[in-house]
Amino acid sequence: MLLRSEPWSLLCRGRKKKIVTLVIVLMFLINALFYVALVLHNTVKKRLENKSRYYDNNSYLDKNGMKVIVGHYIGGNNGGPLSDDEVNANNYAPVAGAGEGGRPVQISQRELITAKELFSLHSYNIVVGDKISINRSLPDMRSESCRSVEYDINNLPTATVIIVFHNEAWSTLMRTVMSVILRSPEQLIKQIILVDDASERAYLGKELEDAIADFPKVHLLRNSKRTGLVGARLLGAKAAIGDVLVFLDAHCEVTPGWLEPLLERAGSDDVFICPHIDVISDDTFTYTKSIDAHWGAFSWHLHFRWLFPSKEVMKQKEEDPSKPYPTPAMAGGLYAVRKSLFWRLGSYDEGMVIWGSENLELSWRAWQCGARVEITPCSRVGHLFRRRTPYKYPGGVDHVWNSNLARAVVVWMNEYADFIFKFNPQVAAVRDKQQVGERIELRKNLNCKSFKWYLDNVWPQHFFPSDERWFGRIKNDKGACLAASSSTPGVGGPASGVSCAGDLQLQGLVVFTPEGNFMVDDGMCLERGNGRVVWKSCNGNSKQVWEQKGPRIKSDTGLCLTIIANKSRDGVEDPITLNKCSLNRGQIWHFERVPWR
Ligand code: UD2
Ligand code: MN
Repeated sequence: MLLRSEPWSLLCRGRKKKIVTLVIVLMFLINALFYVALVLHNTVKKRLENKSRYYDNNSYLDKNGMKVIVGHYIGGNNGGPLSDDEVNANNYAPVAGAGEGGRPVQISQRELITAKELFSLHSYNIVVGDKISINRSLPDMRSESCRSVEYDINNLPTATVIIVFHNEAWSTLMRTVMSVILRSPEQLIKQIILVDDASERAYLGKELEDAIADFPKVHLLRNSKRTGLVGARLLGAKAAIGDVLVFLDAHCEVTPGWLEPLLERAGSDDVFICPHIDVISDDTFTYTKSIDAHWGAFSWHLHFRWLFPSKEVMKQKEEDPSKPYPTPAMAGGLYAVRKSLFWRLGSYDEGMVIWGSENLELSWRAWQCGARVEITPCSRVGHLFRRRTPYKYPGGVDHVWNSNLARAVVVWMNEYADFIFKFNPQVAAVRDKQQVGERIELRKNLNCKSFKWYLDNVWPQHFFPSDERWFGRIKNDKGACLAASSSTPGVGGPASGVSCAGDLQLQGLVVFTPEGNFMVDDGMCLERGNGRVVWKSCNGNSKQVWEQKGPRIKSDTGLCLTIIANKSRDGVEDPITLNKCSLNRGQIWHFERVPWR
């Protein structure tokens, strides 16, 4: 038996070996395939992410998916070659279930073509918007801790909600109104005032009047002449009888519990309180939560930016995620304020026309004149962010933008006005045309503090130059300079040598603080990474601390900042790394000071 079975078992063993080998080879192959797939997936994903991150120079999604509000629009084409019928039609035709719960809406290929044709009308996908009920449901977006806060509704101040619009789509505007009606305690709403800023679309005439006729608290005022959002908001504010003014853009949707936290905080009479703004997609109308860790600020060119809040705010958010927290600036469209405070503090600068900068003016004025600007994480409101402005700008978008900005700068920025005008000649060019006597008078009468006080106290983490901070060009001995590498603001990435900039080119200049931080625009700091040196959001970490030792720059590890010239002899586009300090010319840096004002 044994003899007989021996060849058998031998054979079996031979086969077993083969099978085992085969299995091992197969497993190896599968693993290799899996690895290749993973790498491919990651590369494609990264590419797609990078692609979708940039819309234009002024708006992008940051690495956390936070949509950064456009600070400076490029003009739209105002409807382009569309017929009068197309421009004036209201095609609202809700499809059962579409967009309910804030979910995305998909459309057919044919509809997609129409949507693209009509896109320029509103700078969002109106075909999708028209399919979603104006009463669509939205989930409760609040955190656990916010949901457990109890409000004494009988003792909250009442609200007048003010929604200004110019040529908004009927369905989007009505969805804004209905979301307020559906999700606010009745007794807290005194009025909902719609202010039509001289819209030209037929459907915003009688069709709109009919739509609101059944709601006694909804009023429609019409601006006789287009003033822009400031004039329109003022018209609404003058007609308000509620204790608190609550402003919303005309393409918002509020979610359950949105109003109570705003009213409770606004009751205190010293604060402009903003909701946490979520994102409604301009393409699918999906409602997406935006990240918790954000506050509002602005870039060197005074474009509004969402940035990471200070460490103190982050700590406070951790301790009590439901507590309102301060923000250096508000986005502008969504906030509540006690009516008395609104008027006492000078409402708005009426000289600001159409669109832009009134949010910075208001934020600076509030802080500098003894009030506060805050965000309450417990009030969640969706806003449809657009990449382009769809309106006409009398005199051109740049002229309007520069003029409004010049007004805010002249009145509120003190010596920082010189910084802005020095590096923004287009804004400087319209400076003298602004009549701002009344606003300067207001500032005096309110006994407001300086802009430097504001930066030092409200936003000490700011990245602007100052008299205590070194500012200028940092040039390597080989030729290239140390400066932000990407032209898209706020994204960061590996540091490389860049072509040195002239004295008036802000993007090539660097702030070096007494604390040892190299800062560039949008709050990016030079950081020691793993091997490579990178630009990353400033965070006060020791990895972002540098020491100037003679002509060398040392990191906290004692290694020297080095540019490795390999692509070009001067090091432009070549990586900046950390190496052992030596006689290498790539470690010699020349600090060329540039006056910041
Ligand atoms: C942001 C603000 C916006 C405003 C703006 C700076 C948010 C979410 N949005 O840009 O409220 O502070 O920064 O100015 O914070 N409108 C008029 N007349 C006009 C132009 C606009 O009534 O001539 C209305 C418009 O219909 C909308 C509101 O003003 O309801 C704001 O305009 P936007 O939505 O184009 O501004 P946005 O959100 O890009
Ligand atoms: Mn808006």
